[in-house]
Amino acid sequence: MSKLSVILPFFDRAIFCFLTVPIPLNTQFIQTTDALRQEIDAALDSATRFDTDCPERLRDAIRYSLFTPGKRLRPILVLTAYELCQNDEYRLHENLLPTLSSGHRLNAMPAACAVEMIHAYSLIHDDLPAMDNDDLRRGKPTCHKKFDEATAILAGDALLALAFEMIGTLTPPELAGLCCKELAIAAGACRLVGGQMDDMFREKQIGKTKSTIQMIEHVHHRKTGALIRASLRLGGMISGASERELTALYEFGKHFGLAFQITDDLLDVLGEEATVGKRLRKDAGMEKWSYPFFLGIDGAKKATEKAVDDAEKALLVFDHDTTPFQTLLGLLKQLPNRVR
Ligand code: GRG
Repeated sequence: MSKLSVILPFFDRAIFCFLTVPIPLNTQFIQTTDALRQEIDAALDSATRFDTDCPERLRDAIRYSLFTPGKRLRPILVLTAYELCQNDEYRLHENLLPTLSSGHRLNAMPAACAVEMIHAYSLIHDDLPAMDNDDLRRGKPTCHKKFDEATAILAGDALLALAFEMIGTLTPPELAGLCCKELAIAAGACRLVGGQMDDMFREKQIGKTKSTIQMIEHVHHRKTGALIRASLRLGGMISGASERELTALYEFGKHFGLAFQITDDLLDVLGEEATVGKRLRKDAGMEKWSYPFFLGIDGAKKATEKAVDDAEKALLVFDHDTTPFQTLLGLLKQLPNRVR
């Protein structure tokens, strides 16, 4: 325990904890996630320079959306899952996936960039007037506000294609193919896009009073959860994880994604717009489905705690005495306290 004033860079606990408040200070965790974020940003930078055939305005819109400060949660999950499976002492001799036998997390960087690119595209399109019609994202004007609607649509389209170009650089090609399929499913009609579609239209069709918590869970399992689960599994696949490990990563991602979404809904009700960096109180204003609507604030907080516990149990398959294990656990444990 330390009584230092700190700003945790991840989920920026942009609150100064004054000397009277003791905070567990896991310096290694903070340094690790910060180092990962810097590596990810450097890789995204070199992947988005483009040659002169890319119109300057399009390149600027792509880079603007990628580099407005995000948490880089999904690529951090890819890289950490990769390292977790490299370190794991439970590795079974049941690997069916061709793999880079051992190595540095940079091996997984193309997949890390790819999931962030899919995420950035989905945020650009989600903010468009035809969808959420938002002016603010990551504390800055949304892509269509900064540029224009057509440019924002095209920047999203280009990011989606670039994500698969990145995945295609993985070696051997058979691994690239499997990872490509994993990501395409997560980003596709039955997951990310389908979840978004249901979120936009189903509540209007059914009416909020007839909706159930299972329905909202099904939406978020696809809209928010699918890319989180795929991020973890991609890291594992590139590391040559066993089926048992991949299943554990999926289970961890399922509960982590749920906790992430519930805390996102709680932030919409309880958060500070300046800290969260986007318009809040949308769920109330637009009569949208949300966990606090179904469970109340306290119920949503309890549901977060349960999801965090369930996620922690899923991790027990792995050797806990490693940096990547502690990083994943640290990310998980910070979820209930996230302020953005
Ligand atoms: C338009 C195809 C399409 C999909 C949009 C992801 C999504 C689906 C919509 C975003 C709306 C939203 C608020 C979803 C809830 C959780 C979520 C994905 C939040 C944003 O992710 P963070 O918090 O963002 O990781 P940063 O900015 O840190 O990267």
